[in-house]
Amino acid sequence: MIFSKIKEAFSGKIASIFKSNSQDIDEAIDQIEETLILADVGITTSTEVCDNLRKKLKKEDNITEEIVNNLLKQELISILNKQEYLDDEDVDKKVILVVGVNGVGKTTSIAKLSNIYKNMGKKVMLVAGDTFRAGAREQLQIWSEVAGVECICGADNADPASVIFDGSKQFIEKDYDVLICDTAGRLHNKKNLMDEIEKIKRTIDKNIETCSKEVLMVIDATTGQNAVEQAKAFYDKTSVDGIILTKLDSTAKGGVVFSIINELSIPIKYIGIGEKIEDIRKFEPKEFVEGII
Ligand SMILES: Nc1nc2c(ncn2[C@@H]2O[C@H](COP(=O)(O)OP(=O)(O)OP(=O)(O)O)[C@@H](O)[C@H]2O)c(=O)[nH]1
Ligand SMILES: [Mg+2]
Repeated sequence: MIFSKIKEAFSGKIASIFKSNSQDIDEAIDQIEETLILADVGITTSTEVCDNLRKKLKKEDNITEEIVNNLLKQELISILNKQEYLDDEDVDKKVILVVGVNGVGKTTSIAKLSNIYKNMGKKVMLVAGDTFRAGAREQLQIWSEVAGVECICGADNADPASVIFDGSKQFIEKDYDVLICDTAGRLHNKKNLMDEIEKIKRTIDKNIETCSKEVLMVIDATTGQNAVEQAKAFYDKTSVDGIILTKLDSTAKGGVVFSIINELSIPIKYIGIGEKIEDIRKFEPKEFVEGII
């Protein structure tokens, strides 16, 4: 079961809350709200979910645990369905810029994406835009060999925008289908680094005109509510199109998904569920909620 860890944090508790409070439904809902907040769903979203839950339960005569569970699931699914989830891998040409803070799983996710596109029969090129961290280029190169795709690297400490510029040129000249750009991890509150990512985005926009472009932000699901701040900051600089939420196989509670979608209106595109190249899935709202409650 993919979400077994998240399920532990969420569902057992809801059942026990309901049992111990079966006389007082308001108190049970208050405790459900608390559980949602503890699972990183965030205060605004947890309150919204529980207000709706309370209204719906008022209409029920005989409230059972099953009814509460089903209504809670419906509320959570409807939050996730506020976003549209597009099946847009099968475009002719595409450039993907991958951004995020340090160590969240950007490079690993790029390997996973390159594998998805390669398996669709696309000609994939990776660009090692992380010229900052020692070993970053080699890490991407190794993954490119695992996936069997091309990898373009720049010189040590080269300006990342210039490496990505070179990658963009080769992508066009050699008629590749998919270009995926790695970038160095950066803290969302470091202005110079955030300006740099804006410049990288501009370089791509200026040099590649006629194809679909996407900024994917990688978020480590173990980060909790701080992930919302990160996403806001990256969105301001690069207008993030979608999120890859990694490490959902670990101790992540995963609730931050709801805040990101509800409060920032950014869709989650993929989830990372392990360290291997095939450990990536499309984000499916219903499956996600069924998996945790
Ligand atoms: N369990 C688990 N580990 C993951 C997942 N995705 C990435 N990792 C691990 O997280 C660690 C960091 O991954 P990287 O891909 O190097 O992260 P990064 O964002 O590129 O890191 P920097 O370039 O240093 O900012 C590695 O040990 C990965 O194996 C995932 O979905 N699940
Ligand atoms: Mg990296």
